[in-house]
Amino acid sequence: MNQPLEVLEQATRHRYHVPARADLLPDEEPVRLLSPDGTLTQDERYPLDLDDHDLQQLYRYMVLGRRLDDESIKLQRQGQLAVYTSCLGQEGAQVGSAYALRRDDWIFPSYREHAVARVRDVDPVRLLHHSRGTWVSAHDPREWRFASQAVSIGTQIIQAAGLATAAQFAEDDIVVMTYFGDGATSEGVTHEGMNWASVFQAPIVFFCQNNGWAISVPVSRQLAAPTIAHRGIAYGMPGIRVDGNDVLASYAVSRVAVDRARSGGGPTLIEALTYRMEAHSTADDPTRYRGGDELAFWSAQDPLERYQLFLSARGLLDDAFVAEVAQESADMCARVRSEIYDAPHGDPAELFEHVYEGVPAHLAAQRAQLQGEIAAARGDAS
Ligand SMILES: Cc1ncc(C[n+]2csc(CCOP(=O)(O)OP(=O)(O)O)c2C)c(N)n1
Repeated sequence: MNQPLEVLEQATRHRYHVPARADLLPDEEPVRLLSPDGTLTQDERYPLDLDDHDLQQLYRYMVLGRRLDDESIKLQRQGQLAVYTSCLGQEGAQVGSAYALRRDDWIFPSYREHAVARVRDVDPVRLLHHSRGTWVSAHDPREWRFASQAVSIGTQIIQAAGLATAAQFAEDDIVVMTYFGDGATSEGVTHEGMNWASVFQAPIVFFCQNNGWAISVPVSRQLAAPTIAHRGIAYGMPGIRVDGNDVLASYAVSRVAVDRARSGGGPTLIEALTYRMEAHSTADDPTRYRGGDELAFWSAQDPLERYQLFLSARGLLDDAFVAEVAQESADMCARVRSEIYDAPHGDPAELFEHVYEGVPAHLAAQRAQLQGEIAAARGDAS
C-alpha cells in the first residue's frame, strides 16, 4: 500500500471506527459449546453468564415453540389457518439468540420466528391470525417490540436498519435484532440494510438462519462466497458462524454481538447453521427436492434433544419441571384452539380496498364478480 492511501485509510478508520481487516475474516468452523451428546465445552471468546433459572428458561421456550408449531400445523390441516411456516429444528438458533436481548430491544422477524416469539411472549393467538389470512397481523408490534412478520423476503432487514439508526439518533440504548434465511441474503434489500447499518455503525445484529434451503433452492445456489458470514467483510462488520442447533452457542455468540452493538461497536452478521425439519410451509412438499439421508443427518442434531441431555446431566430436568412445562404448553395450545377455531374472517371484499383512493373500474368489476360468487356459494342467489 502506498503511503498517502495508508494515511487516508487510517484517518477513515479513526473517524468511522472501521474494524481492522484481519478482525473481519470469519472462522469457517462454527462456534459450538454443546456437543451432540450434551457435553459442554467453554469458549473464552463467548463466555456463558447463565444461571440455572436461565438454563431452564431456554428449555421452556424451546418446548413452547415446538409444541405451538405442532399445534399450528394441525390447525392448518383442519382448515383453520391458510398456511403455516414451521420452525421445527430451528428452536436452538431462535431461542438462544432472542434470549440475549433485553425486553426493550426490538425484533424484526421473517415468517418463521415462532420460537423467537415465545421468548418475547408475543400472544400466539394474535400471531396466528396472520396465518389465518385475516388482517395482516393482529399483534401490536409496539407492545411487544416484535415487528410484523415479514413475508416479502428481506423487507424486515432495511426496516430494522432504519429503526436501529433512529434509536442511535435518539440516543436510546436499545439494540435491534433482525432474523432472515439464507435465501434472503440474495435480496437487494439485505445488501442495502447491511451496508447502511455498518456505515452508520447502527446498533443492530443481523441473525441469518442458514437452514440449507430457500424453499427448493439449496444454499449453494445463493452465494459464491465461502460462507454467508464472509459477506460481512464487504460491509466492514464481523461475521460469526455458529452451530444453530446448539442453543447455548447461539445465546453466547448473540450476547457478544448484542453487547457490541449496544456499546457503539456497530453491527454483526451471525450465520447460524441449522435445518428446517419440516416442509418450507404447509403448501410445500420437500420430498420433491431433498434426500432422505439429509433429514436423518439433521434429526441426529436435534437442538432440543441435545439440550435435554445437557440439562439432565446438570440435574436441571426433573420430572416435575418437565411436567410443568408440558402443562404450560398444553394450556397455551388449548387457548390457541379455542380462540382461533372458527374466529370470524374479514370481508373478502376488503381485498380491493386500501391501495387506491378510489377503486378502479377493472377492480370494481372483479369485486362484483367475487361478491356474486360468494353469494352464490352461500345460496343467497337462489
Ligand atoms: C421478495 C420475495 N420474493 C420471493 C418470495 C417467495 N418466497 C417465499 S419464501 C422464499 C424462500 C426464502 O428462503 P430463506 O430466506 O432461506 O428463508 P426460509 O424460508 O428458509 O426460512 C421465497 C423465495 C417472497 N416471499 N418475497
